[in-house]
Amino acid sequence: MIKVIKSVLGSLIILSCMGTFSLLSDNPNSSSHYIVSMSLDDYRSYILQNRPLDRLFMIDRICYFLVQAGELNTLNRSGVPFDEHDRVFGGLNTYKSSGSTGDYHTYTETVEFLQDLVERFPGLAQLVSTGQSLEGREIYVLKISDHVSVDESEPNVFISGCHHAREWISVEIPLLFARYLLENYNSHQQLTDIVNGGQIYIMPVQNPDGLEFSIHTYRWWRKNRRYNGDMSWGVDTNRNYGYEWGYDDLGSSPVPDDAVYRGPYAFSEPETQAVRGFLLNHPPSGALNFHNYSQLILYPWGYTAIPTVDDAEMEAIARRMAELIFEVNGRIYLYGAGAVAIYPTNGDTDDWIYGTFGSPSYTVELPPELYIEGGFFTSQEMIDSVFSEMLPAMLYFCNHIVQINPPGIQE
Ligand code: 0X9
Ligand code: ZN
Repeated sequence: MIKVIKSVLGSLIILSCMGTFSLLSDNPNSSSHYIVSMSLDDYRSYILQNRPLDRLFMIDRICYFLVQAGELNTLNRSGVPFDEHDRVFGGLNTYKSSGSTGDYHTYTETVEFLQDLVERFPGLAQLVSTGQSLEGREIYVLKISDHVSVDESEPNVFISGCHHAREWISVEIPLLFARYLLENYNSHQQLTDIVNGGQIYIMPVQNPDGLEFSIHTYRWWRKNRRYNGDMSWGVDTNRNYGYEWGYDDLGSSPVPDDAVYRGPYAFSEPETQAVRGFLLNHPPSGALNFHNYSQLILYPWGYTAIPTVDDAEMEAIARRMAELIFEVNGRIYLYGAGAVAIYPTNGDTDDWIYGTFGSPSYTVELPPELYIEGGFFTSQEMIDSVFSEMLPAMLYFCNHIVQINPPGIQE
């Protein structure tokens, strides 16, 4: 429920910002797109004679659209009244001078970051494509392990970011963790144990098309960029996995225009297919899936409030992670089973991983805690501290998973 309120609030803030918003309008990458709005009735009359437009959202019977230059001309010629808004909107002050996203990595910068790690640590890091997004971007996993080119009989840990486009901080934590592991391998026993004893698979961007869309066009975007064929866009990739997919309409939506649209069938999206294909070949013994915001550590089930048979074990791991995070700077993360601690979800990553492999899988909702602290738009000044707070918990998690699943058990 908390997040539903968040979404509504977010949309209201967008509207109230609209009149004065100009900070971001000169982003060069958005120059061929425009945001326009018109009443639902005017839109209905517009589409009697014209092709439908890409609808972003609707509030109080006012629809907001993303249009290309040609469509803007058509709109002007149609005589239908509409308002034009700044091209990149819905964002707060997340763009800074050093590149289009400041300290946040775009998709291309993420790939360069990963490639650089492979170049620097060829014996320990390998880049693998798990498939392509709808718009053809590779969905990469960075493997970190000793004997990295060999698929060893060691426990696999899966770490993902950016199922949701606007959650940029969720890209950074997996990236920084990868770099930390590689740069400090051999300097701490805990790291050596993880890298020698396990295989760590890091997918910083599960939804690259959504990320790019959030960067260049509409900062609030959440889903992937599927055209649903009914004037709406996007499937929520965190509702499209195949365990109890579509269990009810509370934990996901059958309505394509909704933020939590689950898609027409389980694994309908190439982005979730990529994760499925990869993990079926590299069964995870544990997983961390990063999101924001709220400061929560969530575990299955999401689809039902009935506890899993492993509830006590998964709770104990979450508690330890929360303690380790707290010890760094006193930041509080709450924890619990997803359906109870946040709200019901079906078709999400944790349920599919736990339901398929029986392995503990967590959604970590990164800071901030509250909407008024930035909500989905975690300030870039927080990246380093969010990471240093999370690091001991991530190391503990990897170490724990590697230790409780000694080599030989899984493959
Ligand atoms: O709704 C989601 O997908 C996640 N929250 S977010 O604001 N990042 O979109 C929460 C997923 C929670 N997972 C479970 N309840 N299992
Ligand atoms: Zn999310």
